[in-house]
Amino acid sequence: MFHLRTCAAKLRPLTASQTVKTFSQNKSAAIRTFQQIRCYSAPVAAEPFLSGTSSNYVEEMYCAWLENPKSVHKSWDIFFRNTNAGAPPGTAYQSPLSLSRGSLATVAHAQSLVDAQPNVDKLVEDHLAVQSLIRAYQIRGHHVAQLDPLGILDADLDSSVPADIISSTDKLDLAVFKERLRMLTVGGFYGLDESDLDKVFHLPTTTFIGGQESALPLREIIRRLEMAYCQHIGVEFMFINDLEQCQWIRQKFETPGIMQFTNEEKRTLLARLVRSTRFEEFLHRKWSSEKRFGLEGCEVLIPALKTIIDKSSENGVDYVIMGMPHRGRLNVLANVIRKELEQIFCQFDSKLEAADEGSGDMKYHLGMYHRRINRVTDRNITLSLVANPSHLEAADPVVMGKTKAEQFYCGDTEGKKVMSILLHGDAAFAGQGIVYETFHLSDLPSYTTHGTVHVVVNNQIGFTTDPRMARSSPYPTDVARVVNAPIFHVNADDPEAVMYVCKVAAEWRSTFHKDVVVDLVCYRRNGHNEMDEPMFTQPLMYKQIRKQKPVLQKYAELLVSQGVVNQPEYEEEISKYDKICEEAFTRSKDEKILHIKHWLDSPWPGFFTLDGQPRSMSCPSTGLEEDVLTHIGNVASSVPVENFTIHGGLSRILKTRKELVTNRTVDWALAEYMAFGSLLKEGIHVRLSGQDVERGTFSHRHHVLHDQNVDKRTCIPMNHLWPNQAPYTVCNSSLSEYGVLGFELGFAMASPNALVLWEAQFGDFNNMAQCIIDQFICPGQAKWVRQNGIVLLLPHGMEGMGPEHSSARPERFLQMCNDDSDVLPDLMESNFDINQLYDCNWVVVNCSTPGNFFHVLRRQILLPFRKPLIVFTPKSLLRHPEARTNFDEMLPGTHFQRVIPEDGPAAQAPDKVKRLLFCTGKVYYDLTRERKARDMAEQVAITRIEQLSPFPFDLLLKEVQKYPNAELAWCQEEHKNQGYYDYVKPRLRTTIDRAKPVWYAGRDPAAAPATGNKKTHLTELQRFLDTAFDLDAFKKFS
Ligand SMILES: Cc1ncc(C[n+]2csc(CCOP(=O)(O)OP(=O)(O)O)c2C)c(N)n1
Repeated sequence: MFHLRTCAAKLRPLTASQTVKTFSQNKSAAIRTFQQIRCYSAPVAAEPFLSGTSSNYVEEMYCAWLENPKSVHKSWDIFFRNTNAGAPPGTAYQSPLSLSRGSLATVAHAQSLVDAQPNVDKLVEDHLAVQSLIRAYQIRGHHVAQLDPLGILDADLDSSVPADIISSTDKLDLAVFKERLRMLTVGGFYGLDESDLDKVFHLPTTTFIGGQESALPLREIIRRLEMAYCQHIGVEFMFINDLEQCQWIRQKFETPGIMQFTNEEKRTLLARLVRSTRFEEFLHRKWSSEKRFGLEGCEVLIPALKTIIDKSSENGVDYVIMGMPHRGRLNVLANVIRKELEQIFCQFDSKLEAADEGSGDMKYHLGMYHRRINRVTDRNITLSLVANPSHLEAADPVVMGKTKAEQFYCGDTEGKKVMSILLHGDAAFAGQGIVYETFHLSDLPSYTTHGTVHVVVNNQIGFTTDPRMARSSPYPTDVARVVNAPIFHVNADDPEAVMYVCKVAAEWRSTFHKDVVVDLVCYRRNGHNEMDEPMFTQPLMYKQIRKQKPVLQKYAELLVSQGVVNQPEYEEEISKYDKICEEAFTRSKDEKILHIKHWLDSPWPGFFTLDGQPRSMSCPSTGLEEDVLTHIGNVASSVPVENFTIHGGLSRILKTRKELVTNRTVDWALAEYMAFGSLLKEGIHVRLSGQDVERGTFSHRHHVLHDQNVDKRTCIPMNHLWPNQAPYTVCNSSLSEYGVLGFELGFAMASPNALVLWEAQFGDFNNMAQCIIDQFICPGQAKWVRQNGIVLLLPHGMEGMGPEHSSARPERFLQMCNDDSDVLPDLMESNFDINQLYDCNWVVVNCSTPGNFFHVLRRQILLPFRKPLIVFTPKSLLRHPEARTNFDEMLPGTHFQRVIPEDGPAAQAPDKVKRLLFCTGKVYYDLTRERKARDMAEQVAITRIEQLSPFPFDLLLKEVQKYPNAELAWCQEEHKNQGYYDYVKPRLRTTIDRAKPVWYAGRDPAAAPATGNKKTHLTELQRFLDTAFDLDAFKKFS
């Protein structure tokens, strides 16, 4: 109370009406002023209700009273007048005495006081109760919103009504209300009573239900809260920890009458529903037994997406990249992206021959790219739907990566021009971990796409599984809460409600540039696909579904009853679209050939010839002029900005680098620097992403320098190389292999003129991204005719570090190569090596020298086409004194060496050589050390296979022919059932027409990639080295 008195005293020179002016001009300023004054006022709360949260409330009352004395209850008016008139603390009102205590006289006295003065305690409590009630609706109203079109399920899997909100299906039916009220009052929740219903309560600033009014009777407050939060839209947002964002959402849903549509908008909505519905019906009529994963039960998805796109286009977006699963995909292609209908119908013709190489894919996995005019906004819009595998949600990070790249290349740093929309099924959204991993990229500086609109087709079933068996969270969308994304649940049978939330979602994204979720609570009219019988497993649900009137019919009836359209107009709309489908169907019969390339999601204009061929079938030298090497080396060993203090240890590293440059040599880190730096000079964007890549897991890279004296001040010397260089992005990623590799794959999709690399912390962690590797990288071109030049750097090597951290699982990558182990290709073909690369699904290398690593990275861009590149990278070789390359091997005219032949004494007298050992990668250094120790340089030749796939048949044939008297052996440090042996052996045998055996020197087969015991590791190493150099070792087998 003392606060108020002090405050009142301060304000006394103003009359109430004078104050009104000032305060109504800026109410929040008023609140601020009031709070400031409170800061230095005495803390005594002489009035019992002026404590804790109630004092906030009293402040609000006070501000409102200052603004307009009539806007508050009469009791408050008297109270503030008394206070303002200087009533001493505690006398501005009298607390009523307890009726249970005291004499009759006291009771009579108390009664007279109550009559004379309002019961302020009760009043404050009631106001607080109302405030809490409003808040309860805001927090929990969605739990009782009518979201299920079938009316049988609870979208939040919970049929109970939260005890702190008053809701009923029969809105504010007095009897129901009384019952709820009784529960609440008996339960003592708010202490509100039926008699309070007509009392007027002042509304807090955290609600917009008042519209122009600042106070409303309780009955009206509840009615408006019910209208805002408990109808067909359930707004979940109160977990967002940003007041402005919460207020924004409240305003969008609470403001009375805010959900208005013009007749024109209603007609557009109806027309869109007609297309969506009739498209599925058309497919069903023509191909009743074909799987199409129809949209029936969620036809509203089409107008929903179109609304999001219209609104976003209105706000400046001109490129939308989408990802979606099977459900309704054909419909989205036809009616949102506007793929020609005949192209879609062709896909149902099983007799059409494919024009493109590769496997192709099912029609509901293919992608699409289309540029057109948005009819609503009359602006250009490009729409791209990313091709995806059956693996649900796997495309999410890919879409994000592609979006990021498109934003990056058009300088859209805030996501104002390019955005992504991701669609999800309810079971997949809740169940797949990649959803969470992708959400966690959404706000990271090098990964953010500045907000994605997520749309969930929540048909309340996953194949045959009930949601109660499929998730533990109330909603399938709860995962979005971790990034503070608002979630708008909406009954999909109320098309206008759906359009409204879609508009708000698009506005949210363009206002805050953060993710948002639209949860379309719907049903699935048929089985999982059109062949499935849903009554086996969901009999009751499907009995209800059979009774359900289609949403188009319901909405058409509504609009006819409102006079917005008449029946003939509606029927004409239907026959118009049916005719479009029929005509397209007729045209589709003229198609003789299926072109998968018409389904390309990311065209690369100008990169190929017009008919999609590479511009040449050769690769220039990947070497560089010496001055370029020296310049990059110098920058790599310096700090190119002023007054920047680096760590002492790093100074030593840079000094060593400098010495290498002076000596015209490179180690691994410098080789990488030179490859990246030179590509940047040539205008190629380079992006390296992965866990701790900036420094490098093995502390060898140091691409980002940190000032030791200024927090967060960093320097990336690679960006200081040339005046007009392309930008270099190096970014430590979140700890998600699946998400980040998918993201980088998507980034690499956008342009062929970028070197995009993902590095695993240790190679074996690639298995956490197995789906991206198996479903996208390995077969991507075959399925979707889209090439991709992503590079995977996978640290690999048996170094006694245990079963983990040792193997990048080369056997898996090699097993998935598409070259034939039993067929020797035509080695005389011109450009054999390039043709081989062109035909392969990916390139797998294990470089033994930094120079070769440098060349293979540069070749990746200088090739006239793009293939994924898998590089097994070293760990100990990063610092191995022999793992160095002289500048001479990197100068113009030099190339990547697919095979590094023996060049020692053995090569001088090849006839004398007894054994030709083939190997790859780091084991080469173990072998040469052992050969030297045994003095066998003339007897044993060692040839390194640097490019494992495509297999260098031509070069290896030459090697074998060079050593006619040598027996052949493959040596690897990996276990026999792992590594390269199973891949290399049959190909080597094919190379020599199976004329000789190919022996094995390496570790025995094992379940784990490596031993956990250092001693065993060394014993195993010595054992296979013994075998490799024991010239009698294989005698017993021959
Ligand atoms: C990762 C993955 N696991 C399993 C499947 C097999 N599958 C295909 S659809 C489906 C149910 C998906 O349910 P939901 O996400 O709710 O989408 P809906 O089909 O109901 O639209 C399942 C389990 C799959 N495609 N992907």
